[in-house]
Amino acid sequence: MNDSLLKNLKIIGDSRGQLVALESNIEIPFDIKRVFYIYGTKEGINRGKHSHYTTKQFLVSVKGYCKITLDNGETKKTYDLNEPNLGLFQDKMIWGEMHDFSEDCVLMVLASEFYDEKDYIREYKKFIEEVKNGK
Ligand code: T46
Repeated sequence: MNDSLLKNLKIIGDSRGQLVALESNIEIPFDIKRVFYIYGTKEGINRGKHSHYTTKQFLVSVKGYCKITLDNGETKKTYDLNEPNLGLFQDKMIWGEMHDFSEDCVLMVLASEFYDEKDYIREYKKFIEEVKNGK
């Protein structure tokens, strides 16, 4: 897992405050088809714990903070999403787990595909098998 997955997003600031803009194929390395966000995550709860066959994701903690561990089946790396101008790219076939949420965390996710449960791999053993199969 490499450090370039974590991106510093440009802050457009003036005397009124800050603004961050995200556009398909500019800051975000795919066409954005879906946006969702999770919030109110209870203390000690981990979310995600799955991979996708085709969906790519770009995650921004727009409020509060959390940690995200990405795993390509061989190596794992944990990233701190602790600023609203930090974004993490999660490619397809990368196992992702979101954890250590602050109480106020709002984690926004931009996705390359519409929601489809069939695109999910929710069992780690199956994920490792699919990586070995070259999926
Ligand atoms: C991710 C983390 C951060 C939908 O109906 N539409 C959607 O777009 C999504 C993402 C989910 N759902 C339904 C499917 C489940 O019945 O919402 C329910 C909870 O989904 P899930 O258990 O996948 O939630 P998390 O928080 O574990 O994971 C989600 C995303 O699935 C995942 O890709 O990165 O948020």
